[in-house]
Amino acid sequence: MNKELLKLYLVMGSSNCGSGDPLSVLESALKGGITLFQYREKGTGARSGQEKIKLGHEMMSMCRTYGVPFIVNDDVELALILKADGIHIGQDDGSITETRKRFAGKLLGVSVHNVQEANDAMKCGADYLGVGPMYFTNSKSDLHEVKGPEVIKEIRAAGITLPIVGIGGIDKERAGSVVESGADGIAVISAISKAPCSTAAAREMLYEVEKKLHVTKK
Ligand code: TZP
Ligand code: ICP
Ligand code: MG
Repeated sequence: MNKELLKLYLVMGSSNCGSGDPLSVLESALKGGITLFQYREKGTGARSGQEKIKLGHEMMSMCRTYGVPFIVNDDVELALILKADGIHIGQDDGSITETRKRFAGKLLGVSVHNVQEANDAMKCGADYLGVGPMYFTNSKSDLHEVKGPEVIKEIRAAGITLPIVGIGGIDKERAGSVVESGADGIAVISAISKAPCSTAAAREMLYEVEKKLHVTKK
C-alpha cells in the first residue's frame, strides 16, 4: 500500500461523537485533511443491523467525495456488504490468512502489540500494522498494556518495514514522538472526533506528522 495514506488515520463510530452527528464530524475531519478513515461502530449506543449498514454507506460516500479510502473495523460481513476499501482486524478477530484471502486486492490492517504479532501479521499478508496503545486512553474498553512508542522502535529494529500507524491516546503534542519512533503516521479517535473543531484538529495533527516525516526523511 501507499504509506502516505497512513499519515493521519481517523478511527470513529457514532459513540465517539458525543451529541455531534457522526457524518458532520467526519466531513469536518475530511476537510482538515485526514488521509484514511476507519468505521468502528462499538460501545454504548452503537448501531447494529440495518442502522449500522446505513451509517456505513453514508460515511463511505462521504469519504469517496473527498478521495479518502474507507476501512471497516472488525466486521468482515459489513465490509463485504459495503464493498469497503479494506478491513482492520485485531488479534481476536479470526485468522489473518483467511481474512487476507477474503479481501484480496483490498487493504488489510492488523492490530499488533509486539514484535511477534507484527512478524505474524506481516507473514500473513497484512498491508499495514496498527501498533498500540501508545498512551493510555479511555476510547477502548479492553485496552492492552501501554508500551509507548518504544514498541514501534522494537518492531523496526526487528527488520519489519511494513507501513505502521501508532494508536492510543495520541494528540497533537504526542504525534511527533510516535512518528519519530518509526511510524508512518498516527491513528486517532478522540483527538479529532471530540475536538471543538475537527477540521482544525486534523489540520494541526497532519502538520505535526508531516513535519516529523520530513525531518526523518521517510
Ligand atoms: N486501539 C488501541 S487504542 C484505541 C484503539 C481502537 C483507541 C484510540 O482512541 P484515542 O481516543 O485516539 O486514544
Ligand atoms: N490500529 C488501528 C489502525 N485501528 C484499530 N482499530 C486498532 C489499532 C485497534
Ligand atoms: Mg477487534
